[in-house]
This record gives sequence, structure tokens and C-alpha cells, in this order.
Amino acid sequence: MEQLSLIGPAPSAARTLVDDASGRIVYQPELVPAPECAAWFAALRDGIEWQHERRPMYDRMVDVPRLTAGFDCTGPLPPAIAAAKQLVEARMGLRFNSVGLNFYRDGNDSVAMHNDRTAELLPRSPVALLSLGETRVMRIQSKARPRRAIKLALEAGSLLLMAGAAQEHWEHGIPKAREPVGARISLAFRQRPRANETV
Ligand SMILES: O=C(O)CCC(=O)C(=O)O
Repeated sequence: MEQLSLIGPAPSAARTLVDDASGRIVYQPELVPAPECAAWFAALRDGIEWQHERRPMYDRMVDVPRLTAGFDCTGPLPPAIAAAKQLVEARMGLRFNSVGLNFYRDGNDSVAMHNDRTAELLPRSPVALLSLGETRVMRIQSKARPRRAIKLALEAGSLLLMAGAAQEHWEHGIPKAREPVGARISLAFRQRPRANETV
């Protein structure tokens, strides 16, 4: 199923960050042209019913420091998500059945270091993160010590692909920004296991 080559011309060369037994992590800048990035960002920012989740941490409930939303791709999708999914799938030669959205309103919003829960993914299936809006820095680090660490600026229109065993061996997160920064939206495309369905 996994096929990482781009279909059609890519405006900028992909950068392979990791490609070994621990997984494959590839950064593709400029996957989406700037006009689509701007249109999809505005449509999602203004048109999605964003959730402000609260989660237990130790003995109290805390705000999740970003807004979130999620869609099962077997049902109808907002047009901007359907268009983004179509472009990502065509470019990457992959299919996805789920998309999770994160809205980082400013530099105070973040996501802690984590890996995607492998029980909620098809075994060793790829996860593709599409970035819209302002650039934010992602930290990627190996679980094994001594840690290998990568700092990556996720630019608008870029796609970060984490494939193979990457979720087993690597963590990723977006720390709060030190400098003022505007809003960013990410779309995380995934292949979720479902009864009687292949993607
Ligand atoms: O916003 C991003 O690019 C990262 C999102 C993420 O790590 C997640 O949804 O699990």
C-alpha cells in the first residue's frame, strides 16, 4: 500500500529526514500552491466547528492548548478538506480515511511530544501532516537514547510524512513559540482500521 513517490511535478525537492529501520520521515515543501493554502486556511478557520477540549492531567482538568476537529472521510467532508485530501492523495499515491485538524491560534498554542497511537492506525501506515497558515517549528526526537533530535520549520503548503515504524520509534511535538506568531492549521491524514474496509 505504501508508496512515497510524488505524482506529477513537485515545486520543491522532498527532504528525507529519517529512512532506516526506525521509520521513514520525509518533508515535502510547497506541496500545495499558495492560493489554495490561503483559501483553505480561511475556509477552515471560519467554517469548522472547532472544539476546545479539556483533558485530565494528574489530579486536575486542563485546557488542550489548541483547537481541534476530526472527520471520518467515509462521510461528507467540508469542501476545503475534501480538496486538500484529494491533492495529498494524488501527490503521494496514498489513500486516507481519517483527518484530524489542529488550530494553533498563536504562539501559546502547542502540542506536547507524543507519537500517534498505533492501535488507532492500520499497522505501520503513513501519517501525513499538511500545514496551512503561519510557519511553526516541530521537534522530532527518537525514543531511543542517545536521542536523535530534529527541528523542522513546517511551512504553509508543506507535507510531513511519517511512515513505516516511525510512530514506534519517534515522537513529535510543536512547542510554544518564543516570538509572536500568527495562526496555523494542520490537517493530519491517517489510515484508521475499520471493519470490512481497506483504504
Ligand atoms: O500540527 C501538527 O503538525 C502536529 C499535529 C499532531 O502531532 C497530531 O495531530 O498528532
